[in-house]
Amino acid sequence: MTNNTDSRLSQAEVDRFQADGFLLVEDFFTNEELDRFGEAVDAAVEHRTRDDGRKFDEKSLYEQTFLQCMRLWEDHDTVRPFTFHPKLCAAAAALLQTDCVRIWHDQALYKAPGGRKTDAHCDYPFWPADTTDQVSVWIPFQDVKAGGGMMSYVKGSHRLGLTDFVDIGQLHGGEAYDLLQEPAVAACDLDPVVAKKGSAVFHHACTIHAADANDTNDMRRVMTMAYMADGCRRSRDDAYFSLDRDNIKSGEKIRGAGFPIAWPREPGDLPSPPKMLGPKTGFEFSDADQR
Ligand SMILES: O=C(O)CCC(=O)C(=O)O
Repeated sequence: MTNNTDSRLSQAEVDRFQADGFLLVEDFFTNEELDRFGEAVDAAVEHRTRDDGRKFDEKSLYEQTFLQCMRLWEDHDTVRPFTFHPKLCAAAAALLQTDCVRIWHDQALYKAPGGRKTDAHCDYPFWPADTTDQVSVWIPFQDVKAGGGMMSYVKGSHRLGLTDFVDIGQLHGGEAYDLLQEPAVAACDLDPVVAKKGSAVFHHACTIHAADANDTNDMRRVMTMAYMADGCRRSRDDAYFSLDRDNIKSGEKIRGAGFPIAWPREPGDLPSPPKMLGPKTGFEFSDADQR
């Protein structure tokens, strides 16, 4: 079992994550690290969107929620050490109580000034995996507080057994179903989390979470990574770029160039990226251009 020393998480923090389904760890990163990684992710987002000259109000409702750039570790070698940061990957292993984790994906989620709220949802229904052994980490490059795209988490909701898909991308049009109105969800506390620069906020794949609109004049710059316990299998065959790229069929173990082991790894050893790159922006199952 992963030693908590590697993750620098205390047993009390691991216990709190298991009870609440999320965990705020302040000062997880140093300012120097955050500035360096923030610059790398800014440059990667800029690079991915360099051909998109649209103004904010010309974008879809989904794109007005956040600009989503997935798998940045694959085409930006300055981002790769962030996605595979040993302390982060060890923390994922400690929280999932496993010895070995793989990267599921990383993604920048940049919420522009005027960006709409992120509707309440949990991640698991988006991901065709046969177990819920996945954890995400949400890392802001600046302080994020109320009114600035701040996250809230429904305490204990990972234990409710709710895996309803919420169309936060408005892929099917119209307003998303309001998961917070579900009686079992409404009975739990919705905890807003003010996240200072340097914080890492972890959440379980079944924890319901949402973000408020960005009413500030500044871009809310956030990077997230999702890690999964080694051994998860694909659960369904509907199109999913990264699984299809590695030719992983339903029932097969998720592995391959797109899902390298994130923990444990030798210090300084980073995985080689897959050769084929996916859409520059958008969801895994979007039919946006591939490169
Ligand atoms: O940052 C946001 O607005 C949403 C983040 C989210 O849904 C996630 O990290 O899973």
